[in-house]
Amino acid sequence: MLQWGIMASRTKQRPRLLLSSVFGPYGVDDQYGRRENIMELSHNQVTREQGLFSPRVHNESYCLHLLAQNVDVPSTVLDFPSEQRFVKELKKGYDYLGISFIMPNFVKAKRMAELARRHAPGTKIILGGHGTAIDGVESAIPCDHICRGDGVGFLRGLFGPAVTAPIRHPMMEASFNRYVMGIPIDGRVRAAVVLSGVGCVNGCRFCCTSHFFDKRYIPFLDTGKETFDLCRKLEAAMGITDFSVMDENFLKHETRARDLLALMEKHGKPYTFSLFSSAEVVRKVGLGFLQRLGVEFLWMGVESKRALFEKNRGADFVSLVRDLRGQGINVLTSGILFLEHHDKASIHEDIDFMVSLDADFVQFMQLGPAPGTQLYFDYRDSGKLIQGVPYEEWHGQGRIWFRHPHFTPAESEDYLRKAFQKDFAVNGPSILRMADTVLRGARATAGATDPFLKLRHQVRRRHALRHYPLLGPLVTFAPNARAKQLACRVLEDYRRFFGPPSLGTRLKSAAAHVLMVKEMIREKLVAGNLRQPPTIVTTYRPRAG
Ligand code: B12
Ligand code: SF4
Repeated sequence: MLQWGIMASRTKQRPRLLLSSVFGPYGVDDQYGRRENIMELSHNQVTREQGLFSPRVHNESYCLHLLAQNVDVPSTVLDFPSEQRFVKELKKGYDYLGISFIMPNFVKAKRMAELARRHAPGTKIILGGHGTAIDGVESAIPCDHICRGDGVGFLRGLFGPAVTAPIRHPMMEASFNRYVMGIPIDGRVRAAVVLSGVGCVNGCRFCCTSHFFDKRYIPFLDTGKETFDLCRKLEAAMGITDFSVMDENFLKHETRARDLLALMEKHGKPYTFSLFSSAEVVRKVGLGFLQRLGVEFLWMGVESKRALFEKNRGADFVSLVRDLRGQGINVLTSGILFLEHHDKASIHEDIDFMVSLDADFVQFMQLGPAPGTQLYFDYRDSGKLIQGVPYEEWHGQGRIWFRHPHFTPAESEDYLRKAFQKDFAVNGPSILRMADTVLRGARATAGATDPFLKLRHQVRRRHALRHYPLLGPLVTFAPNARAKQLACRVLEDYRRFFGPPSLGTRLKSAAAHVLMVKEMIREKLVAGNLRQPPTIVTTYRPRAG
């Protein structure tokens, strides 16, 4: 019997899994999407009103690679397909199709599931991602399985290995197709993605990433050692020492962060990190720690001038942002518009406050009752949701989809756009603010005697020097007098710190002028402002052991 059992499992084909993101094109008004949903982070929801100065970046769908790496079946990741490409792949005959989608991509996921039923009726459909929090999704989209929450554990339950097996982390760059002011930077400035965990225990009322994981944190890297070992592996395999950490609140797991730093110091590895973190944790760990850890970019939810959320109680954001930037940390502050206390006067209190913080980047998002959140349940149950707004428009960068006592949906679009424009008009291009901040960082560690901070200083110098060639074009093309003045001041600071630009820097600066003009022409006359990510197909074979 035993022999037969082994024979049978050897000859039995392992199921094949296709994991796909939703199809493009993205960021166009069509029956499946809206122009506000472009597949870019900064240009979509941060520097969206900064025109040519807005950094352009694409990110692969990290979750699909994480899932593929952690199941014991052969799988294919299909990222950014067209509808036709998706059907072509389906027809290759997969046993399972996993579709990852978020709320505004509900109709795309539905269409894909319908195509799968038509072209591959034997393929079982698994739905995953934040879109699965939508009420009644299981009856609205044809499917066989729904994963609400962590997909690694869920797929391991279906395909193995054991749910408790160690996590295999994908080795991939955080972004690609990157342009700054029309200058391609792929290959020159590189960061790898680190997926240390999902969810956040803080449970802010509006936050879908916390609610989706039941206000729990699910670590993929639970210790500083695991995190450090991963950084070393990424460095060895890809030559990368800068890491973009996809984790809602990385520093909340303080022991992991402290142990990571201890190992970096022990081994003389001044890695650098981009993080998301809430203010209460930033204040708890302190600036000195962030400096040593090598945090170079920090996304922090300010939300409002009023401390509406526990995480922000007692935070003095004015000094916090100033001090973080003073230490060379690029800060992205996010603020929520159309909060419950906002009327046509008090909303300006928050817009002006966000602008006055003078962070490197500012995100304004509309209050958005997203399915699964406490805010959503409160609004749904009290009849505040506007009926008939398609999910494609539930994204926070267009119009609100709930009844606000003081703003109509059309007004909300207008206020949002003007908030971004105000930040740009007052504080200038984010890329210029970044250049300013990184130089402050290099200055802050210039006289360091501590051996690890000396190493850190070398990295900071290198990173600051990358911005030097951009300053000439930032002066030349400054969007207004304030920005010109700031660009001249920052250029002068660079001159003082680094000395006059080298021949190499001057040549790069001249090239940057040309590329910027070329980009202006490209956008105006040829291609418009939209950049679509290419389709990327990756196949994975399960690893032994
Ligand atoms: C990277 C990112 C992007 C990238 C996406 C790149 C891409 N290739 O898709 C960019 C910058 C382009 C982007 C854009 C937008 N995004 Co976005 N984005 C993120 C971000 C910061 C990280 C996602 C991530 O990789 N997380 C790490 C992975 C491991 O977690 P995960 O994706 O949740 O996956 C886990 C589970 O969800 C599950 N799972 C996921 N997919 C699947 C599939 C299967 C089959 C299974 C079984 C399980 C499963 O398993 C995974 C492991 O546990 C999240 C916030 C966050 N912290 O998650 C927002 C987030 C996903 N984005 C969001 C939004 C709203 C948008 C935009 C609409 C913004 C806007 N206003 O325009 C646009 C939409 C663009 C578009 N056309 O689709 C929301 C989604 C809200 C919702 N309720 O659906 C989030 C949650 C941010 C937020 N807090 O509001 N985004
Ligand atoms: S601290 Fe940030 S990630 Fe955590 S629940 Fe609040 S908004 Fe969400």
